[in-house]
Amino acid sequence: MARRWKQRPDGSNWGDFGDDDQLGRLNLLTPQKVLEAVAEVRAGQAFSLSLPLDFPGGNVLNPARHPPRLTATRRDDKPVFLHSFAHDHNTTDVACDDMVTLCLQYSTQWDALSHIGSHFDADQDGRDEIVFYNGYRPDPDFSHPDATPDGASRAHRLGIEHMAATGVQGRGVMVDLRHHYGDARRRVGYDDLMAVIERDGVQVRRGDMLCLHTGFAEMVLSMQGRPDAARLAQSCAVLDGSDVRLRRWVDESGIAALIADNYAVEDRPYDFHGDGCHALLPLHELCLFKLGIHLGELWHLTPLAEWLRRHGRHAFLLTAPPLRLPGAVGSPLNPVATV
Ligand code: UVW
Repeated sequence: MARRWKQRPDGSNWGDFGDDDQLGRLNLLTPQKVLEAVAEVRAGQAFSLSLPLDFPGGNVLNPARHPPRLTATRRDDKPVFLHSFAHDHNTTDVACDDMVTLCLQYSTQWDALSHIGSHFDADQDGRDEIVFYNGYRPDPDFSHPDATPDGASRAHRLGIEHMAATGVQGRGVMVDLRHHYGDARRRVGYDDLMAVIERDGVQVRRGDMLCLHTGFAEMVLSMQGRPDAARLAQSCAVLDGSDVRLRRWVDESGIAALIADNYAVEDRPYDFHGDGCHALLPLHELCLFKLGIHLGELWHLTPLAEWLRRHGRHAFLLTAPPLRLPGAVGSPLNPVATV
């Protein structure tokens, strides 16, 4: 396939991993990088970095996203739940079988590269069009739910399944913002981030998956499924996506993925009031649209961050595949850190 664009956005890497690339910086998770990560395993202890997927609870943090709803599958118009086959046959088995309606970005999640695109003049005709990482377009690369007979939506390119197929394994590196900045809301720019990296002697290497511990997910957990949106909006560190030096560092550091335990990695207004002329979420634009860096959000990092601090460490083996769900633009996951 020929290149999909005539001009690429300033500061983007479109084409650098190939004209048809759909993985972005995950290309840096090479076998050498996995071996480097495995060398960080010394205690043999594993941490789940997922919230229970029915947290935060309710939908005050994002009115579009609802908690998962579990129900039983049905057979012969009866729920297959505590179902005794003995009623039909001479057997001892009892079966439960279920299904879920799940907002894929409700809780601990990855954003796929199809999650955020932009209006940009990639074909150099003087008019902006909707375009995604590496020049993929709504037509033919996405199906809009209003345009399909069954209301299905689908990213035919840049879906989360490409990430899943890699296994997503490599060196995770923790930057413990909470330890230094506490639980009050703070917009963390380049200077604040560098101060923590230097004070804690964190080595961020090319191809690392960077994890930012802010304490947000721990606070969400403490709210026991009834999140206080006003308090959360005033709590914990968020990256300041408007900081040009921070954005430059995200690019130049060579990180393969950017992960946080807060709501959206960067400061995100809880209500969208964009004027359409700039990116409302500049780090989403940089990472997902320009550089192909997947974003991890609402990961539960506190127990791991505290363990690493107690043991004077910051690096670990991270295994974090999303669901291999073709066409999805995000996915819940249960990331595992091994230390
Ligand atoms: C939006 O809120 C748009 O997405 P995210 O889940 O990445 O913060």
